Amino acid sequence: ESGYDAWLHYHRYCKAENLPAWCRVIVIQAADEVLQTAAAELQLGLTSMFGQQPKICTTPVSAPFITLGTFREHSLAAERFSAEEQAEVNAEGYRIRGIEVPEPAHSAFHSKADPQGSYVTVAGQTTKGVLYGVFHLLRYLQGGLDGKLKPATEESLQAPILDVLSNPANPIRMINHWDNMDGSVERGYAGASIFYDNNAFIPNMDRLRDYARLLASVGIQALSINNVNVHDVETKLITAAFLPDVAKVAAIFRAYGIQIYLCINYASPIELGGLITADPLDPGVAEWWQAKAREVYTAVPDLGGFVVKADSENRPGPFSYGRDHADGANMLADALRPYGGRVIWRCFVYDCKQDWRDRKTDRARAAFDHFQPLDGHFRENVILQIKNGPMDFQVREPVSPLFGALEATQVLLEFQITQEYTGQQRHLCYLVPQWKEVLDFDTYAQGKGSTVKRIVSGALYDKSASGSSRRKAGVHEGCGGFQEAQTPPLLKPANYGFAAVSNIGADANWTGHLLAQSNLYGYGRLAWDPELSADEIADEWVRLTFSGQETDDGRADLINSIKQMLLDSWNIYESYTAPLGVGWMVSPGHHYGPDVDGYEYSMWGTYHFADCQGIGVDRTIATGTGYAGQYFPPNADHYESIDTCPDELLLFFHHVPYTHTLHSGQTVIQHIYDTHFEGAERAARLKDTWISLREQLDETMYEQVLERLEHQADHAKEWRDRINTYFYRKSGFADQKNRPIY
Ligand code: BDP
Repeated sequence: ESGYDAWLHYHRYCKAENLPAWCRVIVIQAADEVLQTAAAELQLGLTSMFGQQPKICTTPVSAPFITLGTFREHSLAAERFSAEEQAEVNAEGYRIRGIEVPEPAHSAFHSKADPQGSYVTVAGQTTKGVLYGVFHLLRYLQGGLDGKLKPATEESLQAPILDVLSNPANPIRMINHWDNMDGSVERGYAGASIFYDNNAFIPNMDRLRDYARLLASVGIQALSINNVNVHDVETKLITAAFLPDVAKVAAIFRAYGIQIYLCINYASPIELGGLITADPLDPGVAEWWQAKAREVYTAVPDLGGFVVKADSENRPGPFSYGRDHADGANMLADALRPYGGRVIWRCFVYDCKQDWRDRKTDRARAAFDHFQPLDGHFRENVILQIKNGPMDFQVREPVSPLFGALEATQVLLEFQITQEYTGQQRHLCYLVPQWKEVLDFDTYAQGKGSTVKRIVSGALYDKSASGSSRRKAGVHEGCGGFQEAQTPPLLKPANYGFAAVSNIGADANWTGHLLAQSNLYGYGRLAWDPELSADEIADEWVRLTFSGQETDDGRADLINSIKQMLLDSWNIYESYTAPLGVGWMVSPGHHYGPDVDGYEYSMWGTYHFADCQGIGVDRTIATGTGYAGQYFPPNADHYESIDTCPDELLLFFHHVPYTHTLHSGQTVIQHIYDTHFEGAERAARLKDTWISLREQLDETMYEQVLERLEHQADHAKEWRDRINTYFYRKSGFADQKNRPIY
């Protein structure tokens, strides 16, 4: 087992003769492409699990069977659910209803002779919804899951008592690829690009289809296919040289309900069009983009739109012309609007040449300072994409204060699935617990209950999406406004949600570290339902990925042990790397491994301002950069005061002496020593746990993970020693426990 099938690894667990009767025939409405995909996926899954291929038919058959279709176009789907039940399903949601009265043969469907309860129905407003419903059903069968993670029994298989309603909380659920056309992947840790090689698209696109399956199975429906840093050759993706290939890629993903996006070079009018400017207010520039949009949409009529990184890390943008980012984004939005295209504009804008002598140049302030004043200035097809923290995907950062500060602007939350600063897929770091903290963070933007998950789903501010109740502060609305829409679901605007940087590549197991697949899975599941817990997601992922490997006796042990490894891993990684929210401390350039004083974009070392007296960045309003003041109260006050600032973020907000006592009762310096020693020990125990599971695991899977965990255990020691030594030499304080610090 290489791990290539990931969580869609269907193991055969039922003899063909025990194949439940309802699994033998799949009845579908006259199918569009996505519904055909849904039927084919169901057929594949059932065949693999039960060893017998079900028939797919569009003509009447006798019950029992399983049927797929939309309420509007499929009478069997419509009859099974009342008008109210149908209205509860949003544009991409689904309902599944199992067999209620398992009765034998009845005559043709459409004759209404089949009692409604005698077949299994997967239905939605759209065929995309049906596709997601099919993957839900497959998860249920494959993992023995019934939504509460109980093993399926023989009885429950014969007559599955399923009654599921599921709606995605977030209208946009996107993955960003940072793939370059030379085949490399920026911040990629799982091999080469699966899209490109040698400045061209890879001719054999089979793997893209397999990737589309994985993504759709967890509800991803948007994908940008090239790096946000768009250089020479990628600039040409929007030209005749590559548009036919882009169209081919779009077709592959379209069959799985996924819309593709392109990252563009803001200077394209100059680089491709021969213009002397890319000024967004220059009419010639606007016309150039309009003509370009026409050309692009002629080739790919359902392209999602453009993703833009501008005025950041040496990329061109509107600042060069004295314009702001609303000018830049709106000009592009006007060009894309006739085709229904969106502009996804990144807020990762800061001056990487700043030197911090001026408090206003604190990098953490930059996104808020640039974009908050522009709130309400953007066109309705512009979405601002905001990184989860104010800096850059560190192991620990506060939540970006821009969440909640944009009332009249649509936003996407950006996570980084690829582990740039969290062990680069050589260390185990299950990121779902970190993401959960971000999503549950209360911004207090509209009073208590203004959590990030409600902001990015559109529940808090999306004016067009709702009745007034959803904007009432302090009201908990479950999975967000999109789910709770009262207006007809198909008319809903869809400009809120999640984006995240991909962690996959051409490695056989997709993610380099097999266990890092859990982050891709977890991201998709959370984007669908941010109420799922990190534990539930880990449990699902382990059951699906390792299904069939466990012995009956060992099953619970295997599941619980791997799950616990995942759940502990973020905390372990944090404990032996940069302490107390200070971040960075990684090697410049590639960002792997400890480096105490270097970072390519900081002339002040890795932003920690350590000297012989103390450490940390003063970001208070009173004496520091003022960053703490970008939050709404009471968060601003909590961070401002050293007494209420949480320990894990202390050094992000305050510069303190090494002897400062934390809420934990420990001094800063002793905390650093303790966590680094413990962290390295805990990393070694991850490896021991894995070794204890050897008997139950497929050998290839076992070996690939073991190799990573061995490296992690060694590398954690290096981290421990470098960090401890640095602080010992800086501070002069000995470890109270007299452990060796070199
Ligand atoms: C940083 C990466 C850099 C990316 C940048 C971005 O180090 O490679 O280009 O983010 O998000 O994390 O644009």
